Amino acid sequence: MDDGRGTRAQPPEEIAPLEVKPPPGSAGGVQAIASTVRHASIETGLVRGARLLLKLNQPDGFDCPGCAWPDPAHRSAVEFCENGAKAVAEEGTSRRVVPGFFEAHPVSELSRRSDYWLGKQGRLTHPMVLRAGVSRYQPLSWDEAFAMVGRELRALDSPDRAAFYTSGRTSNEAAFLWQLFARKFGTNNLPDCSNMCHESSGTALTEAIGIGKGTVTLEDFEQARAIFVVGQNPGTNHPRMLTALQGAARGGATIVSVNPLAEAGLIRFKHPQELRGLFGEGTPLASLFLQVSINGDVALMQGLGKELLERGAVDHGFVRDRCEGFEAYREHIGAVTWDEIVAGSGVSREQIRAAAGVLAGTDRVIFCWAMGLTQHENAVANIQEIANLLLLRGAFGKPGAGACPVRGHSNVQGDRTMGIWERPPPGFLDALERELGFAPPRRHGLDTVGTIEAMADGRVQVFVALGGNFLSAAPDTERTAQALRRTRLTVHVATKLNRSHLITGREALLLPCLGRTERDRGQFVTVENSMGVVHRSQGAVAPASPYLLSEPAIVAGIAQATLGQDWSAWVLDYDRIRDLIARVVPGCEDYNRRVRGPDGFMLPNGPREGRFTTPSGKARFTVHPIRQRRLAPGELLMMTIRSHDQFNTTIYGLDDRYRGLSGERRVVMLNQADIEALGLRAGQIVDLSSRYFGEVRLARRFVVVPYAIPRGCAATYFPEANVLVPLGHRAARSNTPASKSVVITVAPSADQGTHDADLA
Ligand SMILES: Nc1nc2c(c(=O)[nH]1)N[C@H]1C(S)=C(S)[C@@H](COP(=O)(O)OP(=O)(O)OC[C@H]3O[C@@H](n4cnc5c(=O)[nH]c(N)nc54)[C@H](O)[C@@H]3O)O[C@H]1N2
Ligand SMILES: Nc1nc2c(c(=O)[nH]1)N[C@H]1C(S)=C(S)[C@@H](COP(=O)(O)OP(=O)(O)OC[C@H]3O[C@@H](n4cnc5c(=O)[nH]c(N)nc54)[C@H](O)[C@@H]3O)O[C@H]1N2
Ligand SMILES: [Mo]
Repeated sequence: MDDGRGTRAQPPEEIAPLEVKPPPGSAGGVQAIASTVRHASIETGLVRGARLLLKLNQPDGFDCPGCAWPDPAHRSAVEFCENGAKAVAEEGTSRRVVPGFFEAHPVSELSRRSDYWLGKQGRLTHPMVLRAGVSRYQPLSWDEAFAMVGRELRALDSPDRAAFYTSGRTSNEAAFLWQLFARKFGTNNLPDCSNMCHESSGTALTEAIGIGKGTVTLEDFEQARAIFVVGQNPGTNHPRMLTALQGAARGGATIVSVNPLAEAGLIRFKHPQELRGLFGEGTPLASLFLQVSINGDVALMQGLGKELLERGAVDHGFVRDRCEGFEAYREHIGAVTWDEIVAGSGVSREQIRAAAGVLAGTDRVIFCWAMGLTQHENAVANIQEIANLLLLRGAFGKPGAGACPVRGHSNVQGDRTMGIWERPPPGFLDALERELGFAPPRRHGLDTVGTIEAMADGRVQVFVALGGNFLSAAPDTERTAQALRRTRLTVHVATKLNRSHLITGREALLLPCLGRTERDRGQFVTVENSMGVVHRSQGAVAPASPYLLSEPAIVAGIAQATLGQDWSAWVLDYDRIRDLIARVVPGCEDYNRRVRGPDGFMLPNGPREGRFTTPSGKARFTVHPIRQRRLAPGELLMMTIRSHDQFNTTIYGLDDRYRGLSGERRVVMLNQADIEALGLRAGQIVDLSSRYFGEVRLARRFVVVPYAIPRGCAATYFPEANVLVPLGHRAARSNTPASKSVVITVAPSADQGTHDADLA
C-alpha cells in the first residue's frame, strides 16, 4: 500500500499508557481555565498568547478559528472558550517548519508520525514542492509554484479533470474568488468539508422549509421554553453554546439531551468566567437525558410525534394554513407501533412520554443538532423528523422557536453562501454570468465522495485544496490514499503540516498561507456564523513567516497562472471582492458598508421571518420508515466522535477530559455487558474490522474501555477509525459518509504489546 515513496496512510499504531477516570459531572470550571492558559502559553509564549486572546471575537479583532457559534451582542473582554483558545494557540505557535525540516525528514518518515506530532512541528513557512520520484519536499518560489499549477491544469483534457476542495476556515473573500476561479476554469467540481458535515441538514431543511440553514438567532435562546440538543456535544465542540444554554436554564427553559453518551457538558456547566461557576456547583443543564441507541433517532422522533398526536398537542391552525403533507404523516405515525418505537430508539415509553410532555407544553422550542444526526445512511430522515416535530408545534417564525443545526467550521456556512457548492443553484450562476460576463458551467460537479471515486478511476487528475486535511477527514483512509496517489498533482494551501501533505499525487505542492489571527497588510475579511450573521475579522499579530501569502492572494496567483488574466486588483483591495459579492450573492447588497458595523449584518432567512421559501410556499411534512437495525452476533454499531483535545484532524493534546480518558486515542468505548459477552476485558488490545458488501477493512490495535454507552454500540475517535468507514456507506441524497453508523466486529489483537492495563 505505498506510492513508490513508501508512505503510510494511517496514523501509527503504537499504544501509549491510557489513564481512565470516571467522567466529571460538569463542564467548564477551574480546569477549563487551567487548560486555556496551558495551551495558550506553551504554544505561543505568554505575551503573544495574551495579545491573541484579547483580540479573539472582538469587534476590531479576529473571528475565532474554532467553531461557528455566534458572538453575543454585548461582548465581554474575554469572549472565548477553552477550545477557542486552543485553536488560536495551535495557529499562533512559535514553532516553525522550515525547508531544513523537510530536508531532514523524507515524506515516508513523516507519514509514520502521529497527526499530533505532525501538528506540533509548527507553522509552514515556505512554498515547497515534492517532485516526481523524489522523497523530500524542496523549496521553490511562489512564481514557480503558481506556474506549475497553471501548467498542470491547462494540460488537462477537460476542466472536469480537476477538483477544488475547500475546508470551512476560509474567509468569504477567499471562497468567493475560489469558486469564481473554478467556474472560469470551467468546472463545478467544488467538494468541501460540508459534504462530510451538515450536507444532510441542508438537503433536509431545504426540502422541508425552503432554506438549508438554521432559523434561530442567539436571542431566541433567551426566549425558548424548551431546548432539545440532539446528537451534539457542545461542552467540547461548541463550548460557548453552554453559556446560552445556561442562560436559558436559569430563565426556566427545560433542556433535553438526546445522545448515546451522557456528555458532561450537557449535565452541568460551571461558567469559567463567573465566580459561582468557578467555585460553586455550576448550573444544571439537561433535566432530561434520553440515552438513544446509535441511529435510533428516527424512531424516537416518531415516538414524540405519536405522543403529540395522541394528546392533541398539535397547532392545527399552523398545520392547516402553512404546511402540506400532514395527512400522510398522521397516517404513517398512526400505523407505527410503540414496540417499533421503543425497540428502534432504545428509549423507554415513559421517557418518550416525559419528553413529549416538554414539547406539548410550549411552542417556544428549539431543536439543536450536529454530527450525531447528519452522519448516518438515513441522516436526511433524522433531520426531517425534527422538522416534522417543529411543524406540529408551529415552532417557526416565532421568538424562542426554530431549527438550529449547529455548524462546525467557523466559516463553513459562509463558504456555501459564497458559492462553494458542487450543485450551485441556477440563480447563482445566472448572477455570475450577468455580473462577470462569462458562461459558468451548468453541469453539476463532484462532491467529496464523488471526488475520491473520480481520482480512484483516473477521471480527476489534479486535486487542489484550500485548507483542510482531505485524506484524514475523508472516509476509507486506505481507499482515499490510493485515489490521491493516482493523481498527477496534489496541491495544499495550508497553515500547518498534516497527513494529506504526505500522501500525494505524482507531484505535490505545499503552499503556506496566513492564518486568521495574522495581519494581512491592514485588510480585513468577512465570515458568516452558524446563525447567518456576517461580520468582519481582522488579524492581530505578525505573520508566522515573511514568505506567507494570504488565501485570496494564493487563489489569485493560481487563477492568473491558469487563466492568463490579471487578478491583482482584487488582492490589493478586498473591498473590490466584496463589491462583487454584493452584486452576485442574494442578501449581500451594500456589503462593504454593512460589514463595517460592529456586529455586521444578518442574511435574509424566510422561515425565520415567517415565510417558507419552498416552491409551494408551504412547509412540508415528510414520511420516513423506521429502520430496525439487526446486528449479527458479535457485531456492534460504531460512531466516530471527537475528543475534547482536537479540532477535527488537528490533535491539540491527548486528554479527553470530559470522558475521563487521557494518554491514548486508539480506544474503543464499549458497554461492560458487551465486553463480557464478547469475551473481552478492559484494557485489552483489540483489532476492529468492518465488513461491507464482502470487503473487510481493518483498524489495528485499539484499547478496550468500558463506558456508559448503550448495548450494541461502540465509540472510537475520528480520524483514527476512519479507515473503517466504507466509501460506499453514505447518507441517501446528501451523500455524507455515514461515519456514525459503521458495523464492526472486535477481536483480540495478536500483539498485546506492553500496554499496562490500569483499567480493570
Ligand atoms: N473543539 C472542537 N470544536 C469543534 C470541532 C472539533 O473537532 N473540536 N469540530 C467542529 C466541526 S467541523 C463540527 S461539524 C462540530 C461537531 O460537533 P459534534 O457534532 O458535537 O461532534 P462529534 O464529536 O462528532 O459528536 C457527535 C455527538 O453525537 C452523538 N451521537 C453519535 N451518534 C448519534 C446518534 O445516532 N444519535 C444521537 N442522538 N447522537 C449521536 C455523540 O455521542 C456525540 O455526542 O464541532 C465543531 N467544533
Ligand atoms: N469519521 C469521521 N470523519 C469525519 C467526521 C467525523 O465526525 N467522523 N467529521 C467530518 C466533518 S464534520 C468535517 S467538517 C471534516 C473536516 O475536514 P477538513 O476541514 O478537511 O479537516 P480539518 O481537520 O478541519 O483541517 C485541518 C487542516 O486545515 C489547515 N488549516 C487550518 N487553518 C487554516 C487556514 O486558515 N487556512 C488554510 N488554508 N488552511 C488551514 C491546517 O493545515 C490543518 O491541518 O471531517 C469530516 N470527517
Ligand atoms: Mo464539520
